[in-house]
Amino acid sequence: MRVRWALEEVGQPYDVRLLSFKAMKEPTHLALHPFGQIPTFEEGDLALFESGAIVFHIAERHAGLLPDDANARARAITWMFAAISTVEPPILERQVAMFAEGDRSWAAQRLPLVDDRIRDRLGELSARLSDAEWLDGAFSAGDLMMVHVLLRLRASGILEEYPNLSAYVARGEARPAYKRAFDAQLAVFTAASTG
Ligand SMILES: N[C@@H](CCC(=O)N[C@@H](CS)C(=O)NCC(=O)O)C(=O)O
Repeated sequence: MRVRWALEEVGQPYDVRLLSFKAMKEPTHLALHPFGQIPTFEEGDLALFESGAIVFHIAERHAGLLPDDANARARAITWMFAAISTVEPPILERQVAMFAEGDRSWAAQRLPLVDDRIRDRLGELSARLSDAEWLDGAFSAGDLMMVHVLLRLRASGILEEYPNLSAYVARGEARPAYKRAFDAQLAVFTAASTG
């Protein structure tokens, strides 16, 4: 979704290649992604992995996701890193705690600790965002990454504890480019479940 959304924001056409979980771990895909994951991105003879690096590449090469002013650009890039290296880790930890470790005897004790670590980050982010529309001026790749990271909390109920962050995420989802990306992604799952 991050890569689709970025491509939709900058108006670049793209083709999607779907992979099975099995194919992700096979040599052809491991040549593109050393950790056997998705997404990967190919453009001419360039192959990239890591959603943050791919979104950054798209944002650098096409107008619309990074400001022209050098300092504002550096700050937008900083928010990209903040999203994936500071805000996302405890959110990912929650998913591991629930889905990979949910059957362990200590799972019920661990989850509240992880949730509190998420709340620490969201409280700080909420204070910084305050009543602004986006993190630093106009919408940027930093917002794209942050909104998508926060969307991982959709089912948790935690995001709703921070009304300005909920509204921020809703603003991201309301962007026409997000909607196009989401509809295209949804169509993949709809086709898979009805096909
Ligand atoms: N840090 C990576 C994370 C990639 C990732 O976790 N991908 C998931 C799908 S969203 C995946 O491929 N999971 C299968 C696996 O790890 O085996 C990125 O942002 O691209």
